[in-house]
Amino acid sequence: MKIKILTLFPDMFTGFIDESIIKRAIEKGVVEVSLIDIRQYSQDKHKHVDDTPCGGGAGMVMAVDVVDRCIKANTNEHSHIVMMTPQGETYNQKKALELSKLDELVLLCGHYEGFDERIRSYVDEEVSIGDFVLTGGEIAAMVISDSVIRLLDHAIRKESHMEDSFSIGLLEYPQYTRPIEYDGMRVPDVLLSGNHKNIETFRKKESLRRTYKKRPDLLNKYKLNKEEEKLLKEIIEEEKV
Ligand code: 6GU
Repeated sequence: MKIKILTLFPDMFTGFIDESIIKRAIEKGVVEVSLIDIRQYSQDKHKHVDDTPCGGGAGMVMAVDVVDRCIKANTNEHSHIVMMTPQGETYNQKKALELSKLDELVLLCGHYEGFDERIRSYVDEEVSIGDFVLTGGEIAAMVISDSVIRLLDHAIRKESHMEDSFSIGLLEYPQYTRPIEYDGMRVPDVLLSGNHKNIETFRKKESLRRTYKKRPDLLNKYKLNKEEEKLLKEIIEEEKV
C-alpha cells in the first residue's frame, strides 16, 4: 500500500516513520509512506500557501489553488483522498479496516483556521479523529496511518489484531506477564493452569465484563451467542455484589 501525506510540516512525521513498527513495515515493503510538502506548489515568490478570509475575521485560510495543484501532481484515478478536518466523519476501527484495503491513500492535512471551502470538491471524504480541535491535521494523519498500517498483511502478526479491542466489537481481555506476583497482585490462576479451554472461557468472560462495565454502548450493538449470554448473566450477578 502507498500512503501519501500532503502537509505544510513534513518534518512532524520523522519520529513517526523512523521508529518501531511503522519503521519496520516501511523497511519490509508492507507500506510506502511519502511526505509531500504542500508549500512546493505555491507559485508566488514568498511561497504563500494561505491568505486572509474573504469577508474578514481572524486567522488564515489555506488557498484552493495551491492545494489543488498539490493534489493534482500527486494523485491519480486510483488515489483515495481524505481530508483531515474536525468537521469530518468520526474515525473508528471500521474505517481503519476499510482504508487498509486501498492501494493508495492520500491524507490532506490542513493548518491555520481551515481550508478554503472549495478544496472540499477535490477530496473523496473528510475524516475527524474526535470531537476536539487540533492545530493541524498532522497528528490526525499519524493516527490514521498508524491504525491502517498495523492492519496490513505482515505489518504485525495477524492474530494480534484479530483480537483487538473493537475489531470483534468487545474490549480486549486483560493480559499479564511475569512476575506471577507483584506488589500483592497475582496473575489469575487459570492463566497458569495450561488448560486452554478454561483460559479461552476466562478471556471471553473478562472481555465481556470489561465491555459491560466500561463500554455498555458497545455491548448493545454486539450479537451474543448462547455461551456469551450465559457468561454475561453470571457477570451481571457478580457485579451486583
Ligand atoms: Cl482530522 N484535524 C484537525 N485539525 N483537528 C481535529 C481533527 C482533524 N480531528 C479532530 N480534531
